Amino acid sequence: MTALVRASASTLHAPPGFVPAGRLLLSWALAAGLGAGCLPGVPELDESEWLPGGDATNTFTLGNLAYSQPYENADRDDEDAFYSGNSFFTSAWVQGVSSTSARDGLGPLFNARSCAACHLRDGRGRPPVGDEEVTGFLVRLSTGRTTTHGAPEAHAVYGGQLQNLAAGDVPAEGTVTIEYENQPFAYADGQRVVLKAPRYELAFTGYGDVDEPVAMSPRVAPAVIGLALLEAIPEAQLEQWADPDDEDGDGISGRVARVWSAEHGEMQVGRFGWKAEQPSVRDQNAGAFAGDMGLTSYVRPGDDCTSAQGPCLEAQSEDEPDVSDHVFNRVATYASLCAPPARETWSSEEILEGRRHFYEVGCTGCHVPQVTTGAHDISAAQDQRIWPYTDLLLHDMGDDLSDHRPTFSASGNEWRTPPLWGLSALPGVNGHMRLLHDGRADGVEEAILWHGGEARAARDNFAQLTAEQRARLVSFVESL
Ligand code: HEC
Ligand code: HEC
Ligand SMILES: [Ca+2]
Ligand SMILES: [Ca+2]
Ligand SMILES: [Ca+2]
Repeated sequence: MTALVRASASTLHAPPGFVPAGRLLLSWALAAGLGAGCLPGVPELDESEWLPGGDATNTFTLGNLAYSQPYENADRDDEDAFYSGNSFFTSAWVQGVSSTSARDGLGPLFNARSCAACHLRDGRGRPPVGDEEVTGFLVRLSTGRTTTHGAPEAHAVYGGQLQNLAAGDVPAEGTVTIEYENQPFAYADGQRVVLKAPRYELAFTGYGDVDEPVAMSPRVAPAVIGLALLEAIPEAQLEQWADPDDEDGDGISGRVARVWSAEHGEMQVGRFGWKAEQPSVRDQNAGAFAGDMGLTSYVRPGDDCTSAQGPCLEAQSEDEPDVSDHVFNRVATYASLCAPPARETWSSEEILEGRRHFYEVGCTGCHVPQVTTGAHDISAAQDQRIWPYTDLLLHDMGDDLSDHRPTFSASGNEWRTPPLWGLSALPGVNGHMRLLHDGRADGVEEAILWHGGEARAARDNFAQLTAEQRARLVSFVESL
């Protein structure tokens, strides 16, 4: 943490009218061993900022494979598992059950035939445009109430997720269509931006109409980079960042997510998914195999059919899990070990100016720039100084982003701060810059303007900047 101690300026370089970025400053101050009365400003550029994943960072391969390299410091065994897991993550699984194929058991209900269909090149999905096939995007469902342990209560007929594909004669569940409504936004300087507010329409076609309102939560597939590093952020660190009652009065009240681990049969700290609803890569993967692809595993031994879906129940996989423990472990290593890519542009004057605005307007109150990882089974993830730009906590982001679908300890309005590392490579990997949980934002500026709730002050501060300052801040985020 020496770099933080080096941070020197004791005043905040911000125009009058700014809401102070209190929590960030306080945490820098505490880290630097300073009292709250003596706040340092924006920390000096650290020479490791171009390596978001510390020694694990991928410094060799940029372009469209920027997310697809193993941690550079991975040991031989983990690297072998990575390459063998890669084939099970990338290749299509097939229907039916045969003793000769390690890749069958797809369905009865599913959304995609491979993990990579949604996480294309280990990257991010986006909402469908027009009537193109839906990939990289799915809709979670529930009654809107919660059940045991706070899990969303599955819909009696359609379950916890809308599967738009099905195997053989089994009917698929239905489809989602999206329409956008223009929502103009005006900056302090008069410049205008038109945001697109999505309206989702679900057509339940497979198992009868639905009368009661269904709670739905549309989600894009996030990139799967740096996940073991995020797992290795000590729980005590998350607790330290959390401020559930906003005792420091900065308007930000991050909370640690508490969720059910299907693998361990207990409540654990949530870290993954847009609402931090899964505690580990393994639990997340088990849910993806079962819900997204209809593949059973020892963690999720049942296919994703409800008791009202006769044809699905009849076509279920029997006996052996579709995914063997061996394959499960390989895919777990794969999804844990995709490295965050190095930053190409990180110390130019423009980027540094944008960086300064990022700190000053209060983005770092949730997108915490830097942390040191602790223990992990994957040794390459241990003791790394990383720059993920997240606190992994739940924040109320206001009504506009709400999915009105409580999930464990997260309310409808609450979302996990997503890491911002790797965004520089997103256009090269996936050919788009669709951001936020449902991909509604086209680019960083729109993503910021959707921020409400606890992030309202930061957004308003951003909106007070000049057009050039805003552009610099956006370029900084695009350089991560
Ligand atoms: C139908 C599209 C789809 C498929 C197929 C899919 N995923 Fe995902 N994945 C998602 C979505 C959407 C999320 C976000 C989930 C949420 O917010 O609850 C996600 C999240 C994840 C995450 C957590 C990432 C993070 O940063 O929080 C991991 C790990 C993951 N998926 C792994 C897999 C694996 C492994 C497979 C194949 C077994 C797979 N996914 C298949 C759509 C998909
Ligand atoms: C109160 C916490 C908080 C603050 C402050 C905050 N953010 Fe966020 N940010 C979030 C959360 C939570 C999300 C996810 C919201 C969603 O997906 O609906 C998010 C999403 C984003 C995304 C999209 C990331 C992705 O993977 O799609 C970007 C970019 C972003 N924030 C940048 C910023 C910038 C720049 C600032 C400062 C102007 C800022 N944020 C301030 C919590 C915060
Ligand atoms: Ca199956
Ligand atoms: Ca379903
Ligand atoms: Ca606070």
